[in-house]
Amino acid sequence: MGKKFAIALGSNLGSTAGGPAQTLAAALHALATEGMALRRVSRFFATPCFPAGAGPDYVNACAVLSAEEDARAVLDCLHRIEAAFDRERKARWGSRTLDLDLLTFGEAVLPDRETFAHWQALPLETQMQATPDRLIVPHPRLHERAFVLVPLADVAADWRHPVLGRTVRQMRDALPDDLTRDVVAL
Ligand code: A4P
Ligand code: MG
Repeated sequence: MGKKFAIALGSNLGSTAGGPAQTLAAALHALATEGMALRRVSRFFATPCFPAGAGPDYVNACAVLSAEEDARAVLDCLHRIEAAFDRERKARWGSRTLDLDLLTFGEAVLPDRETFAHWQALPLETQMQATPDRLIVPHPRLHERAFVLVPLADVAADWRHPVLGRTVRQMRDALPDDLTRDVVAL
């Protein structure tokens, strides 16, 4: 049965698999072949690039999976799949062929609540420069991003954030309308 976790998928550049949507579909297939059991996959959404103007629009999706591995091994697997789809790490928040982020890992808060709180509270300017050297779960930006919460509500609407205490549906509904309106199902 394994542990349940959720990931975010994003792409705004093509890869060897094709355009962004084809790249996400191929990445889901690759996850399955790495021993990650796919339980639910969201619709695919066209989303405006954040920060605005930094590159082409994205295709985003979320999935719920399960695996026997721990969270660190799952993130290593996500990084291997990114690399297999030509991902290059240049600018933080730069355009990418494939981004796979670990959003949740059951109810876990990793590495601990203090570290999570530190990353969650970072002001926007610092977020752009600072890259965590450790795995932070839940993903520290999860609760404020329409391009994550709208797809995540397709697959895990009732998952409750272990620190913020709100469900995915509640966090999505708390976003300004103009942000969620821009996230359009393909
Ligand atoms: N890391 C720590 N915790 C995690 C986690 N829970 N999941 C570490 C994934 N990685 C985690 O990640 C930077 C470091 O964070 C890694 O060493 C990892 O071990 P990265 O993937 O190398 O760099 P990144 O992709 O630039 O950072 P990140 O945080 O994934 O970027 P963001 O913040 O997700 O921004 N606009 C739209 N519309 N849609 C998008 O999907 N994505 C981004 C990327 C920007 N704008 C976007 C989208
Ligand atoms: Mg990433």
